[in-house]
Amino acid sequence: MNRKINIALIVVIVLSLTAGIAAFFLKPAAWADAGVTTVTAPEQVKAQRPPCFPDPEANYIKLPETENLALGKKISSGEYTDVYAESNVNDGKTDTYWESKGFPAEMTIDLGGEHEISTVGVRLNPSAVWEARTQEIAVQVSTDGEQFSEIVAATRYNFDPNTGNRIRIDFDKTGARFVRAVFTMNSSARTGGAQAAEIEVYE
Ligand SMILES: [Ca+2]
Repeated sequence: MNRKINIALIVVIVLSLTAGIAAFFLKPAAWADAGVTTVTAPEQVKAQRPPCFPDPEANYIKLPETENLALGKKISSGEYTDVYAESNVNDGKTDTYWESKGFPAEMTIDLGGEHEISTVGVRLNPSAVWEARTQEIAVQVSTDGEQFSEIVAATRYNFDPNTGNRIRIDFDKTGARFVRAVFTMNSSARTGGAQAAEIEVYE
C-alpha cells in the first residue's frame, strides 16, 4: 500500500515539474500578460561603460586610427636592460616594453618598404603605476638604412598617465623605409635608459 502511495507521489511530482518547465519555455506571452518584460541582451564582447560614468580616456592624446606601419616589423637596437628586449617595442601590447641600457638609445624600425609617413607615436603602459615622466626623443628617417636624416630634432615629451602615457610626434609627410627614434633622456628615477611600450609609425 505504502509503495503505491509513493509511486503516486513520484508521478505527481514528475508531472508538476514537467508542467513547470513547459510553462517556463513555452509561454513567454503569458508572462507579458502578467507584467513581465523580456529584454534581448545586446551583443557585447567587453565591459561597457554606462553613459553616466565619465570616459576615462577622454583626455588621452589621440593617435591616428590608421594602420600602425611599425607593428611586427624588423627592428634593431642596442643593449637593453634585464628582460626588456627590443622585440617588446612593436608587439602591439602596452604591457610589454623595451628599456635601453643607457643613453643615447636608438631604436630603428624597418617598415619593409617605403611609405609616406607623417606621425610617430610612443606609448608607455597607461597604468597610473607608470608615473609621469619626460623623455627626450629625436626622429630620423632613411630610405636605404644607411644614410639617415633627422626630421625632428631632440625634443622633450611629457608622458603622463592622465593623457594615456603616450606622445605624438607629427612632421611633414616624408618618404621613408627606415624610422629611427633616438632617445637621449628619461626623467624617471627608476631607470637609466629609454623606455617605450610601443613605438608606432603612421602615414
Ligand atoms: Ca609592447
